Amino acid sequence: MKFSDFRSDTVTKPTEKMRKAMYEAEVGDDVLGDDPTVKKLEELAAEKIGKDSALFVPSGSMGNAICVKLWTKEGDEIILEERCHIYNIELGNLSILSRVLPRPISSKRGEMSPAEIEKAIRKKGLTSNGTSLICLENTHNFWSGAIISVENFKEIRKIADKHNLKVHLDGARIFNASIAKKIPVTEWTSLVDSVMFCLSKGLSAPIGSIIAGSREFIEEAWRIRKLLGGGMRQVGVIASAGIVALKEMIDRLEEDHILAKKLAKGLAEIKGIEINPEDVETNIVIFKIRKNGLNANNFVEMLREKGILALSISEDELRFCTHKDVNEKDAERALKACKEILYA
Ligand code: TLP
Repeated sequence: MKFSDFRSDTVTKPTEKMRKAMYEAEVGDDVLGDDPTVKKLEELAAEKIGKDSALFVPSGSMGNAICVKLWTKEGDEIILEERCHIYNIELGNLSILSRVLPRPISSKRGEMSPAEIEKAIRKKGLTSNGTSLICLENTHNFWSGAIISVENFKEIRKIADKHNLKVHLDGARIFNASIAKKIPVTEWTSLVDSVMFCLSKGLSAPIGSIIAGSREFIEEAWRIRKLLGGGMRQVGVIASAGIVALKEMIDRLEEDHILAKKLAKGLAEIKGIEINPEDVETNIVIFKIRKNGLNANNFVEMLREKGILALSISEDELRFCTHKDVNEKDAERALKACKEILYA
């Protein structure tokens, strides 16, 4: 059976241009600083994201881990949103690699209140090592790809400065936010100390993420990447696809957003599904199953039998993600499958 794969935008296959670029890539040993294609990607990435310097890393998780490690000392507290990826989906690496104490706080669809953040900050003293970092996520994956506003970033930056804290942005899908809002990514990235974004999601590169920040920060990040086993050799082979991703795949993210909105509107009309289509601003569609005897896991299994792949993200929540390798026909097929299951 041919599947319509809505599990994630990570499932996107490299484009023809990427494959050609990979084949033709000029390479060298990047651990020795000799790979010209990686250098080109890092320069382009730094420029696009508005930071002095950038580093190519194997995955978004490694990128986040490096940044958290660099901004903290063992035992420090870090503030993050309770449904964010760093806290929930990265195998506890905050505790394993950086040995920090996460202090998750609730939010309004991913947007943390600056006042709540300020309340959660702890000073170094007899009972706490103190807070050193705030982590943000934009777009916010598990809030259905919600866009966190520039205004919210500004207020959080003010608090961070007042208390001498660093701010890291998990911007795995920051270009989705920029395309949806029609504003440059730098509106957000200029307000944080470090940023991670993924080439391997909607931008369709096969592998890789970028971390960016000051020159000094990225020099240190290089060392931590090596420490984690992320020093790669003739990696221009994959960096070349990242260059195509940054040059050619950003603007088309809008198509993913349009398709996600269509899916959300279609789902909202199905009895037994709970979703507010207004909440879908980018390419992630999270909805709830509200029918006795059905939960997200068995719904995912039933969808699979009908050729639709989705992800269950909690007991009653499912996720559809749109990307370049699904189209309107796949979306119609997904809606039909949901109806068949719920109306059976
Ligand atoms: N997210 C994946 C899964 O892990 C859920 C997905 O399919 O969405 N930050 C955010 C906001 C992410 O969504 C992800 C991946 C990462 C970090 C980690 O990136 P990778 O998978 O490259 O380590």
